[in-house]
Amino acid sequence: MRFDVVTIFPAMVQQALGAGILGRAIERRTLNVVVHDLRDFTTDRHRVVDDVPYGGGPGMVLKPEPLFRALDAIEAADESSPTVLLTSPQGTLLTQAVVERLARQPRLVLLCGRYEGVDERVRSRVDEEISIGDYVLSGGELPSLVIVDAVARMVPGVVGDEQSVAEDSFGRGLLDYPHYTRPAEIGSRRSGTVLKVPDVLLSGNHAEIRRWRKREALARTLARRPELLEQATLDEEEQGLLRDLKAQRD
Ligand code: 9D3
Repeated sequence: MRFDVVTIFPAMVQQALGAGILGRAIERRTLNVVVHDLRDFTTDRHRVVDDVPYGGGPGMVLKPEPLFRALDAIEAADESSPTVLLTSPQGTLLTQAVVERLARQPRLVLLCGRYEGVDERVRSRVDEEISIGDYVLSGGELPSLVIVDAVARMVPGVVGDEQSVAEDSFGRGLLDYPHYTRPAEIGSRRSGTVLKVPDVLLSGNHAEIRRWRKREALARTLARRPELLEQATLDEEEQGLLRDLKAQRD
C-alpha cells in the first residue's frame, strides 16, 4: 500500500515513520510512504503556504495553490487516482471500522491541515475529511501519523504476527484482558503489599486461562465502556460470563 503525506513539517512526519513496526515495514518495502513538503509546491521566493482569511478574523489559512499543485504532482505519478483525505476537526471520526474501510484502498493521500484551516476550495479535491477525536491539536501531522499507523497495521505483512491483528480486542469490539510477565511477585512501595500474578495464569490450565481472560475482558468492558457491548460479537461462553457479571454488579 502507498501513502502520500503532504505537510509543512516533513521532518516531523518522516522521523516518526522510521520507528517501530512501521519503520520496519517501510524498510522491507511492504509499505511505501512518501512525505511531501508543501513548500516545495509554492512558486514564490518566500515559499509562502498561508494567508489571511477573506472577511477578516484571527489566524491564517492554508492557501489553495500549493495544495492543488501537490495533488496534481501526486496524482500524475500513477494512472489510477488515489483516495484523498484531509485531516480536519470537522471530519469523520476515525474508528476501527473507518480504518478497515481505508485499508481497502491501494493508495491514500493525506493532506495535513494547519493554522485555522485550509481554503474551502481544497475540499473539491478531497474525498473525505478525517478527525481523530474531539480535542484540539495544533495541526494535522499527528492525526495523519495516527491514520497511517492504524491503516498500515491492516495491510498483510506489516505486523509480524497476523494472529495478533486478527485477535486484536478492538477488532472484536471488547477491551483487552490484563497482561502479566515475570516476576510472579513484586513489592509495591505505594501500597506496602506484594503484587501477585493471578494464580490461574501460573496454573498451566489453558482452558481455565482462556475463560479467565474472557471474563476479565468482559468485566473491564462492562465497567469502562459498556456501550461497546451493544456492538460486540460474543460467543456462547462470553454471553454466559456477561450474564454472571451483570448479575454480580446488580
Ligand atoms: C476555533 C475552532 N477550531 C476548530 C475546532 C480551530 C482549529 C483548531 C485546531 C483549527 C485547526 C486545528 C488544528 N487541528 C487539526 O488540524 C486536526 C485535528 C484536531 O485538532 N483534533 C482531532 N483531529 C484533528 S485532524 C486535524
